[in-house]
Amino acid sequence: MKQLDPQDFLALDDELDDAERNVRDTVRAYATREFLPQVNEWYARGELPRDIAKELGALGLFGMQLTGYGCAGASPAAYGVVCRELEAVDSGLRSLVSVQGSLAMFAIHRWGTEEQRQEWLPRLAAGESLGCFGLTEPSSGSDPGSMRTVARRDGDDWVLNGSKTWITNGTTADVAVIWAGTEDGIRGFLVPTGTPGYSATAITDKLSLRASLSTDIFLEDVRVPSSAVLAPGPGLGPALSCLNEARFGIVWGVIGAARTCYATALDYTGKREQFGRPLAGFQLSQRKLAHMVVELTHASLTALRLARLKKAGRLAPEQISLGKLANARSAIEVARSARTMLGAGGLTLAHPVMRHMTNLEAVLTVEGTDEVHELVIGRTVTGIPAFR
Ligand code: TGC
Ligand code: FAD
Repeated sequence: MKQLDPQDFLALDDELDDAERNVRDTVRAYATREFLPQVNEWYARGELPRDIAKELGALGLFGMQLTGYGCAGASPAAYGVVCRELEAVDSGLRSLVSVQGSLAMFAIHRWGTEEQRQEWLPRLAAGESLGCFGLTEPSSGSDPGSMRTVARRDGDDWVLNGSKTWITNGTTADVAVIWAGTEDGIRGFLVPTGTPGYSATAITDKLSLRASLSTDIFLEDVRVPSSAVLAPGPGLGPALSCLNEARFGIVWGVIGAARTCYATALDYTGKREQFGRPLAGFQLSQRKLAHMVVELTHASLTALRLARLKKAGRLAPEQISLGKLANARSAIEVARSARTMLGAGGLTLAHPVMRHMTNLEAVLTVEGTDEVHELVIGRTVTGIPAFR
């Protein structure tokens, strides 16, 4: 019988090209060697050291899907594979790359002026500077169009007032992309975090995605020049366009988390004996493992297809919604099932599974909840918006 790879049952990585496989191998080896041994400690302490950004920058992973300004111009699948291999270690690592590259850098690359791109992108790509993306507010989560943060004109300047919540890296970022309502509608602003009136505090009681910094941002009479405004006309569309990029990364990333959970359960049940034989030898265990293989395979097929559509310039936001919804759901199902297979030990940091499982609770919520993506798909197939 042909030897099949239990972690890639349909040999889907054969669909990657040489460059994509090289990136996979490099990032997998680096993350396993450098990050995995430390991740439990970061998770327990609720931190992700700032220096990780320099390492990821040196590897060329920030904004790697963008072109110019120190960015690699990599294919969508290469970027996806990076998200997958980082999230195989911890969702916090993928989240750092998503926020820096797909949200902050993409916003500047796609919607910034040439001056703004020259000023920020090379530093952000190198990981010398950190960016954050401030869309969510205490009273505006799934419905960012209802935001209360405002920017008003004062001579040649803009003055921002309001607050943002759950913003990744708001306390460590050098530049914050802040979305605010103006007289004409919502616009994006590049706010250097040293600007008087900008402050941020860490959210410390989080039980999920602990190896990632979540923060509240407060904006009190923050004055920025007109050169800080992102270029497009007012509207929510430019902010939402950045989410497409980050959601695409999640579509791939969660496969890594699920793969680690499945591999852990497979390994553990192969070794652990009860009732006189390995747990993996019982039919009920094999049903769980087979279900995980199916979920992982379906998720990988979805991710590959989205990458191909993206490369061809044919990927619609609604298709990304399908991928985010389906793959985050599959990953958490795999994680929950794997957790049961480890018994009591599965509740501790001795295995990576419970850490991934709690991380995936956050991943289900960020970048559009399950329900938001269901409503996006529902609107697409019925033509009837049901958000309000
Ligand atoms: P709606 O009327 O549908 O749209 C307003 C304007 O935006 C356009 N648009 C999009 N453009 C590009 N990409 C998309 N995905 C777009 N979705 C909509 C739309 O065409 C329209 O343009 P125009 O020119 O007609 O004005 O807006 P709505 O207010 O009804 O809201 C729709 C909804 C609910 C889908 C949207 O608000 C939404 O996606 N909500 C979820 C919010 C969300 O995902 N927030 C994420 C914050 S960042 C984050 O979580 C980082 S986590 C870090 C990590 O990755 O780990
Ligand atoms: P709500 O919108 O209040 O939703 C609560 C529940 O109601 C959900 O189940 C939701 O699906 C449901 N719901 C909402 N509307 C409807 C509806 N119309 N019909 C049916 N059900 C509905 N945001 C940023 O801007 N930048 C960041 O860097 C960032 N990083 C994050 C990091 C972490 C770890 C977390 C947890 C969040 C982060 N967020 C960030 C915020 C994230 O995007 C929001 O949490 C998310 O958009 C959901 O908003 P909410 O938490 O306010 O939930």
